Amino acid sequence: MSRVIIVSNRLPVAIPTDPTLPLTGSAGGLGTSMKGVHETGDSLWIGWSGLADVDLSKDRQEELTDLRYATVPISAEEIREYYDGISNSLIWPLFHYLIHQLPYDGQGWQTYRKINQRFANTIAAHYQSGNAVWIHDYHLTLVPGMLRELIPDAQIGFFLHIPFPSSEVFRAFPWREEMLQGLLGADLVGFHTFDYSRHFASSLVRILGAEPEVDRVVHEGRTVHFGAFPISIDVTGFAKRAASTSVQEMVQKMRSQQTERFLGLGIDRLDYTKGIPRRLLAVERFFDKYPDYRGQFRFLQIAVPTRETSAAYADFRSFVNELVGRINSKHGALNAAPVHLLYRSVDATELSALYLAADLMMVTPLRDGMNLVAKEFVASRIDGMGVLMLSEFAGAAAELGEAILVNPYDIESVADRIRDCLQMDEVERRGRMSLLARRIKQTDNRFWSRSFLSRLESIAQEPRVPFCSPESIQGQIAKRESRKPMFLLDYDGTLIGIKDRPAMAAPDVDLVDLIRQLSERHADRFWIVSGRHRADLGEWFPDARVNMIAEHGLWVRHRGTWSKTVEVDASWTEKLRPILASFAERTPGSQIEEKSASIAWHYRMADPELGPAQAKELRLHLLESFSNLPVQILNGKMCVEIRVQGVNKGITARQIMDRFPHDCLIAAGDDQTDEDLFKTLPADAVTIKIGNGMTGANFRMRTPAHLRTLLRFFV
Ligand code: GDG
Repeated sequence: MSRVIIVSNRLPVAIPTDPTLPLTGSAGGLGTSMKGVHETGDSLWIGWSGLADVDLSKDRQEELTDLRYATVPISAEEIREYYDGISNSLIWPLFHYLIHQLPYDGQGWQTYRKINQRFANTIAAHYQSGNAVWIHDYHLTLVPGMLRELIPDAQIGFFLHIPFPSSEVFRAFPWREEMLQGLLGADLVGFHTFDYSRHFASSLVRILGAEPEVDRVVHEGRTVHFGAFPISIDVTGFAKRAASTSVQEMVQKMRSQQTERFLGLGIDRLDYTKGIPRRLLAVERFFDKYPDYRGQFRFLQIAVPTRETSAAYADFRSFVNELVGRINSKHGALNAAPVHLLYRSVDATELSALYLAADLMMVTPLRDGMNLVAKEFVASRIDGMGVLMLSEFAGAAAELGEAILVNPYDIESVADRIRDCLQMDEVERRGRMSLLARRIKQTDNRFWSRSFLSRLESIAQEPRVPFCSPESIQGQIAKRESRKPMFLLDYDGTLIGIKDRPAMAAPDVDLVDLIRQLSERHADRFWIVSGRHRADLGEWFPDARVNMIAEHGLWVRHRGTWSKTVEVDASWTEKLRPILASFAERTPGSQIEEKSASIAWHYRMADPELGPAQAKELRLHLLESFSNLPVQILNGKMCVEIRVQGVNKGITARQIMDRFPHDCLIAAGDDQTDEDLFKTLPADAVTIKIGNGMTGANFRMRTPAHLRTLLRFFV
């Protein structure tokens, strides 16, 4: 595997301000999951040191370099805007669906952009050809795009550790287009679940007007892949630690000191997304409803300090404290408190011992990208016991179906589920736990990082056709010193932009003039090659000197005279018309177009998600019910076209090429039907794809305007 540059907001170590104190490991899901990649492979980890406005001592720098860490300096003021502001006060709550929590001012985007650029520059400074760059999380969403600008052929992966929200929520983000464009700088964008990946695709459709497939989208001439890569933990490591003497002894001690029959446990950063208040309210409700459990059940919440400088988090902490006080005064006894809140972190041994000592693990976030605590609990239960209660809104729920899944907003039901869990018989408990354990063993953190990186590597092997400027293509053609170039140019989307309705694509004055000049100059070597009805083309270009191939090759107009290239039976259109009409009726904004030997359903004006979904349905229906007809189904741009078999642009273009002498072929097109043409042409032809999409062409241009600039070199 090639060298990996890992990039995250923070380095996975805590660096004390006092240069004489040693470095310590810092806890956190991202750090532990990527540690394996960094420790076992050839890698460099780039991130902020965690110290603002501090110049690291020379010794410290060297120590970090030896550990293959490189730092990105960030000042205290920048941290306030980039980290506390945009990342944690805006993106974090929004992506966790807490839209009401967004600040009114939302300042700091300039700084977010600036720091992202600084990360991109630092990566570029360390980058060596062939490296894979793996950028992590919501602090750095613009880095892929910025790095792509600096190193166009870099291999870039991005992984989002938090949920990607529904496009209805994401669209509230003020810099939504910029963030999506930034992410699309990557070759591979990874999410924890298929749902997040689907939401991302929806945002691409609704916000950028892109046309993604289920796991990829073509952007700026590159295919950007995306999909689910559920993060995991070091399953064996947790199991081993659980079996260790120190942990086992600690569990014994905990149990012997416990006066209640059952222990419930919660372990989270004290973050408002983790659902701690509602969890406590459910515990309170449980005691209200089932008072026999007073003195029988104790709930321990470890609340790990987090983002302590933020006011939102300080207020939240007091709220949780008050809640605990209220429950304890209501349900406590002289010598016992039913809820125990510890506002601190625990060490690794304590963590494992707690996982093992708990009868019930409550993981009930309001939203959570994945939630590693749930997986760690399962991996630690080498005794096969314990019950996991898991929120439906945690990414982990997509994998851990044998947990007791709950809706954390439904406090009444969570209270009831607590009782069910405590009453669950041993057979069921063991059964559920063994299925959970088996599942997480198959996909541990090594599996996660390996599958992401190998996917990234395989994408890097795919051929790419990047955008070219008109000048650079002209330069390539000039080298051939051609005296007789032949032009085969598609019309819609190639010479003119795609319009909402087919009838609106009449040529502008400039285009008519350009085509006239090219036809005059190159005569029999200049051809428009279109799928359009011949009547449209004839009306738009009445000048008899303009040669054209219409209706995908069925008709040819040479020096003003139309002729049919082949006789076809088009009676089958009668059968298909009612089907297409029913789709048009059910899909507002869509419409039917008929030509001599084809019929098409256009959905450009339909809802951007309904249109493609209906198109899929239509194709399936046609394939299933009309496979005996002599037709071909084409996937056009926002259109499904059914055309007679044996006619295509390539076949007719071949006849034209054979008839008229030329010494260089220049063909351009924008959709699937033009690929038929490109395929027929000899390898040395200059084939140009306009816009995004997979192509067999050897060049790509951004827009019809660029193609026109190129054509002007030939008038
Ligand atoms: C983000 C996403 C996603 C916690 N307290 C202690 C401690 N921890 C460790 C846990 C676990 C990690 O921290 C927390 O990971 P989570 O996944 O639960 O949550 P976030 O920090 O919010 O992480 C999340 C994750 O990224 C990975 O992609 O799953 O959805 O929000 O490993 O064990 N460790 C120790 N003492 C503690 O007191 N030693």
